[in-house]
Amino acid sequence: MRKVLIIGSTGQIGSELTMELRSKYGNQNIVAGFIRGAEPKGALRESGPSEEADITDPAQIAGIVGKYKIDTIYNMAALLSAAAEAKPQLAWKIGLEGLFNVLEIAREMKCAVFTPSSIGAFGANTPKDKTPQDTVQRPQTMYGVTKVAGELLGDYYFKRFGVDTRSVRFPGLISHVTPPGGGTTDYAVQIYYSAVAGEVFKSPISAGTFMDMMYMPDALCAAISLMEADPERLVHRNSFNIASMSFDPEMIRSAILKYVPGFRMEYEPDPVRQAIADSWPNSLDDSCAREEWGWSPKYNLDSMTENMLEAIEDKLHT
Ligand code: AKB
Repeated sequence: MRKVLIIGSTGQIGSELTMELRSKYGNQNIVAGFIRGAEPKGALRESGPSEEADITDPAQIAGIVGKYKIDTIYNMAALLSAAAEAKPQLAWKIGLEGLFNVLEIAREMKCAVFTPSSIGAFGANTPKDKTPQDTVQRPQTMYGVTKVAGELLGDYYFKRFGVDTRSVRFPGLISHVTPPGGGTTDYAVQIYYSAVAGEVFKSPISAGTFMDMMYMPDALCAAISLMEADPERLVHRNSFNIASMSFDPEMIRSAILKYVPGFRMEYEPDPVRQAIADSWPNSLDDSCAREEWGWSPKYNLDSMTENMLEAIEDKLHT
């Protein structure tokens, strides 16, 4: 049975990934790593071990790996794209120095490592539609810089030291459990809360701006299946394109209107987020992930919308 440490277990992905891994590998085998001020609460805290695991403190992380005989680290610590533009130095420290700490510990203590990359690893001169797996990556945001460098570092540790590093390029992730913060794609979560609350949604992203998005259950499945994939079949490692849906604000609005007929949206573009979104692909080609480890998403815009609206309705009104 795997022994896993999740760094960043209380964040948008980490909180759900921890619970999913606990149900798969057993509660006691999954350690929820957190930073001071973002301690786990409720089921996340009650259901298994948790430890303070600050990615900028390698001795602390190594101590946990030793104590629990960890063999796999999921590194979910990061500042999202817009937050990273506001604090580029901190984004570098967490995104890249932090990753370096994790990889060094993995090398010395023989752990496998999953670290997410993002559609943010591409830039304005990357082919925009059906972006290929291997293509131009010249992002001009600090988030993108850390993601591309992280991909290269992951491949370096695999080739040079044999560390089992694997990664996917996550699109915007949509979930009703833990809200995202500081991302460019966050609007596609907030819009559902506005619809259920009966509010007019002010979209920070303008009509016609397409980005890849994914429902959280598919994202969790991607991370776990990639880490369980047969290494012999992996031609790529850091990082795989994965995709399930691509839409602009008008399309998500129309999907919501089917279930919430009076829903209204207006545009109030945020220049920072809009510039980032304009530099990202419209949609990714995920055929390598499909061929090399059987990636296949379950949700589309309509099934996700139905599920999100129901879950938020339950959360806010029961
Ligand atoms: C963001 O918007 O920053 C993230 C991402 C796509 O990496 N959700």
